[in-house]
Amino acid sequence: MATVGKVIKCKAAIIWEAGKAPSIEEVEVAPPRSHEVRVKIVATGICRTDDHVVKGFFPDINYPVIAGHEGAGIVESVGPGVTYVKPGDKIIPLSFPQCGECTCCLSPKTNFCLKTHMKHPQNLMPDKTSRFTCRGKQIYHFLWTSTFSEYTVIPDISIAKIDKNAPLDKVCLFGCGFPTGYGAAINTAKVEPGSSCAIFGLGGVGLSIIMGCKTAGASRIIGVDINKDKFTKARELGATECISPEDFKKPINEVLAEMTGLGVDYAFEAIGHTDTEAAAFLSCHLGHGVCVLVGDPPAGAKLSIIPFQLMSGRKLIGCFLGGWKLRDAIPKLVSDYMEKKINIDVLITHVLPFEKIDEGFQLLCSGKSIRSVLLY
Ligand code: COD
Ligand code: ZN
Ligand code: ZN
Repeated sequence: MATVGKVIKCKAAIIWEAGKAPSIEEVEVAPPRSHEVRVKIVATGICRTDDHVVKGFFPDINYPVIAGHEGAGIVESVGPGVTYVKPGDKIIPLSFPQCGECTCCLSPKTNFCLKTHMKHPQNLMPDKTSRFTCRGKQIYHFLWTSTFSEYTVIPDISIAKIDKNAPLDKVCLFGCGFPTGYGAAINTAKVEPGSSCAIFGLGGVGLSIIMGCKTAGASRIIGVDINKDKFTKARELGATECISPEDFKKPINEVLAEMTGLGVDYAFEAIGHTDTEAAAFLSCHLGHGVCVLVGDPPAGAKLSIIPFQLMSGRKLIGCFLGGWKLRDAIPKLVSDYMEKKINIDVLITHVLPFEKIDEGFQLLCSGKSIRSVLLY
């Protein structure tokens, strides 16, 4: 290809400083270095975490930055040492790597790869440099994905190669929202047939948890959200009941306990507030209920629980990106989608041209969208 080895100029959404809306700019994207891949992003979803970057909620993130981590695209070129993909392959950038070699990757018990970008709080590439410049300034990466740029550079350990027939405008949701929720139910909680579940937060992640609970055969699936507009879709996807904490005087955990006898078998928190995390934990059945934390509260937040509630048998666990070892799991989930075993289309409420990214953020913040997909 004519672009191989050259700097590519393309459009990207740059967040120049925390609190400022992303602005569409022309950026220069350098060629991939060793064990890196340059990708043409075709479609990208907007996730709550991207909104947190816009708002400046991550103290470790440097600006100016290109956010975005729920994308899908086509390999443009590969750097030295890359054998996993070749130009023309369809891929999904992974918000978390799977190096396949570290002690965590070698353990079946966790997906927390130790080569994570979290060890590089300066949000640069693994070699501590950036591939993006704009108006003569270095622009920072985000999660090694930066899908809010038409071309982006990604380490090869953070890429999943997918079916060549996969529709990229849909499967971009496999980059975050869907696997995060679905995996929390299937992998982390391991919901059993006949069990009762409560899902706090009915955004894209919470709805994906509902899909996981339904697939696992749960008999009661109770959705909890303060925005009742979310109830219709939740019911469509398998929620048997939906409740708003604002409709009750007593704490929502007491309401759930009354509805179910002594609490639910599995509770999930997909909001990212410590008060709803505590409520989800207390909604679990005394003695054996399991609470799974999925949402990520603001940096520095602390959760307060009474130790005896754990000693008496309730469990409090959490997961990250649904517990999947992403490079292994995402291609299989995409195949399941192609075989119509799972449906993610229902999560896409809006499709917008990339230039309307700001509208996409507004739709998310006003609670009107589940997922907006931006097309380049
Ligand atoms: N009580 C009940 N519902 C509430 C409350 C409340 N106090 N506050 C908000 N809600 C509802 C909102 O109305 C909304 O429907 C829902 O909670 C939240 O949904 P969204 O659309 O804002 O967010 P999602 O579904 O896209 O993502 C939510 C997470 C919190 C799970 C996510 O953003 C997150 O924290 N991720 C970090 C953890 C992780 O795995 N990250 C991977 C990369 S993102
Ligand atoms: Zn690893
Ligand atoms: Zn996300």
